[in-house]
Amino acid sequence: MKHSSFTPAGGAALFTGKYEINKVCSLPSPEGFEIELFSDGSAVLFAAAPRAEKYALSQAKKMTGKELPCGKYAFVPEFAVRGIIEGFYGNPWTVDERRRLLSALSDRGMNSYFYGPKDDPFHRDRWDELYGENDADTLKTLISIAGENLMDFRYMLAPGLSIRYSSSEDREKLHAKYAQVMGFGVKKFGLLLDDLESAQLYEEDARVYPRQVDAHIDLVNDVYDHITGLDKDASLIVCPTQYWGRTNQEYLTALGRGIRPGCELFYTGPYICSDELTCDFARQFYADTGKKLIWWDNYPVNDMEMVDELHLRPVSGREKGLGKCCEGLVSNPMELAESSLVPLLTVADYLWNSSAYDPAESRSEALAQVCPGYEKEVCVLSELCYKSCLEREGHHFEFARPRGENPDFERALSAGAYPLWQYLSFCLTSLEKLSRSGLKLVRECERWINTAKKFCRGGIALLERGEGELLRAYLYENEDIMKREARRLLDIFEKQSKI
Ligand code: LOG
Repeated sequence: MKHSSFTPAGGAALFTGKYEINKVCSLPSPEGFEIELFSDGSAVLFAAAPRAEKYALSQAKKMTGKELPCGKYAFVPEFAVRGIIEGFYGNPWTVDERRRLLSALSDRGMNSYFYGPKDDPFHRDRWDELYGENDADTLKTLISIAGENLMDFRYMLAPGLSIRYSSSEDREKLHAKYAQVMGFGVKKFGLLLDDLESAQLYEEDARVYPRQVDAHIDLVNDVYDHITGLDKDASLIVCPTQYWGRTNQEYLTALGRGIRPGCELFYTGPYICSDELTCDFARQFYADTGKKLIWWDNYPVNDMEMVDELHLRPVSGREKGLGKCCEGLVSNPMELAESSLVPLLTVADYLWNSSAYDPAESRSEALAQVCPGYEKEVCVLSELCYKSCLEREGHHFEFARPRGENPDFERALSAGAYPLWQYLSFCLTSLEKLSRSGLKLVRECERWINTAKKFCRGGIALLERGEGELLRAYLYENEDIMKREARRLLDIFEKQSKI
């Protein structure tokens, strides 16, 4: 977490980690906190609410042992809703994985966990079935894990594959499901209408509703009235069927205007997986829909057509100051839970204070936390598999090398002459070290590590045989995830006239 302001008291001190807590805090944000560092190396943490106190403790731990200017540091979160949505296709995370991620992300300032794994049958395919005892217990465990981490748990339901909008029986089943989960202590809900197999309404629905959006408005309002009738503090967020692209299209504007004022909307931005999220876009969204926006950010997710991509890079392309133009942002992660933690920790940093967010620095901290001792090696893997939606314009996250971590490498790069052989060997050694690490992240990424190794070995073998033309073909035709990196290498190589 980065501070938003600092009032100096003069001098500097090494923070010993000794502190007192003061529950009076003058900041307007209840999740904000202050840390005042004194010349004797002790501090006072000002935090009025439980979340603020949790964040303050986590930040104090990070500052312990560091030499810092004395004075009062104020930490204020920028986005109101900061979190993740488990909303990908593929194996849902295990309870242990969720425990680890929620704990790490809440320590880093996130406050929300949205539950909506596409392949959890109770969420989507069998939306109309109530939880049996065992599944209910699992869900309750998850709800309490979120609670222990002071994170809001938001339960999403996706009935759109089979619901008959005009059927009172289906409505009752839907009501019963929300009521059951409400009985587990949940107040924040979602209704997801993305990825329906068809925009067509059943015949009996078409007789009642002129357009699909009319059916959706009716359903949303019915669910909203139902849950707020059970608990006036209940809330509802809706994922529209049109969840990306221009915001002035008929379906979206009609939905936004037609649903109850208290409902919020999800949107993924200009694309399903957007390279850029901007304030201008958010403002247009408000103008067109009149509803509060929570970005559904499809990074680092790698499902569907992206299954061969590995998204370990820090988040980028989200505008600084975006939190002031929207309600929140939730990141949709990869099925690979441990690996997702690397980019997700950078998302947490961005959401806390987007203006002070530095992707490279944030990634270094994330790597130190997730794979201590292997930061450079995971960086190599991450850069070899750099392809993602964030690279649409190819300029969001510039450096493609583990900066400052290998002085030889740095010197060679800045001299403009880094032998390809040496580069490939460096990558291969790093990947081999990773394979011996026993890290969970490495087990999850084995498929990509093997591909990357093959890529390096192939290149080295051709170079050693002096097969320039073959090498050219190899670099161009190798596995897709390595392709652009390969071309870049070829450019360097050609500049050195080695081909
Ligand atoms: C799904 C999402 C999936 C993602 C990436 C939304 C709102 N829904 O295109 O579950 O993980 O794309 O493939 C989606 O994004 N639809």
